[in-house]
Amino acid sequence: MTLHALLFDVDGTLADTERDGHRPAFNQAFADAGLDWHWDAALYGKLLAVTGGKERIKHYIDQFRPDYKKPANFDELVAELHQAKTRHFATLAARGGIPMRPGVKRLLIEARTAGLRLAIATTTTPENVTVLLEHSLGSGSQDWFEVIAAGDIVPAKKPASDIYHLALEKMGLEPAVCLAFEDSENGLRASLGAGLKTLVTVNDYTLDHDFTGAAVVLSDLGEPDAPNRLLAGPDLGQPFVDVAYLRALHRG
Ligand code: XBP
Ligand code: MG
Repeated sequence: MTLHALLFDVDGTLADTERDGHRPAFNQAFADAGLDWHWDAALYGKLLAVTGGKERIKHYIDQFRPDYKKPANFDELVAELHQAKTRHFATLAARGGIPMRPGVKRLLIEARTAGLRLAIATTTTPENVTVLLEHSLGSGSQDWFEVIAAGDIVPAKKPASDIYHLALEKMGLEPAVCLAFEDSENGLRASLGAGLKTLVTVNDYTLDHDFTGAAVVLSDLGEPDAPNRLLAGPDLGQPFVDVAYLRALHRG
């Protein structure tokens, strides 16, 4: 079975967006609205158990703010807060303050040259993907991806596999000819549920997650002059991920 396509998660996988991107954007939106809600880095790590920004706000209120009396229009308020949060995230990302993780840009360029098809399957809001790619990967780079499946276009977010099913359907591809890239347990459950072999690169928030079923778990994609660390899975004898590595992993 030949490898035809790569499907990428965004948050935590392409870039470390959560702690210094999404989190301050949520906090800014809460402060603008005069709310005393503040998510420090440790609390945010706990809140990441729930994917989706609107879902995360509701989870915070349910689990951490028993003192808060929800107004009748609570869903509307959450939607407005989330829109404000999305604007703050865009401002942050447009400053170029959220760089791609090691090896990401190199691998994407190499994969395109090798004729591999590229797609994105993420829980985050589509505008976040566009602004991040434009400012951190390069102008026009969203066109590198033939499908950008994102946000509320599916009924259930990760760990449900809906977003991967949708991306595969749009590409007209079977999962067996693809590889997925994820950074979290929720993301891995989603990709495995869609039948995708999955390469995991961890980050500070996901180091301790259960990655059972991953094809390999790495510290990051690495660079020829900045080797990565193998955390679980086969040692393919190369401390950075390139297309040859991906083909070997896919065959294995
Ligand atoms: C990403 C998410 C998103 C972001 C925030 O998960 O859970 O909710 O944290 O984005 P994954 P929004 O990497 O598994 O796709 O606020 O736009 O939802
Ligand atoms: Mg992720």
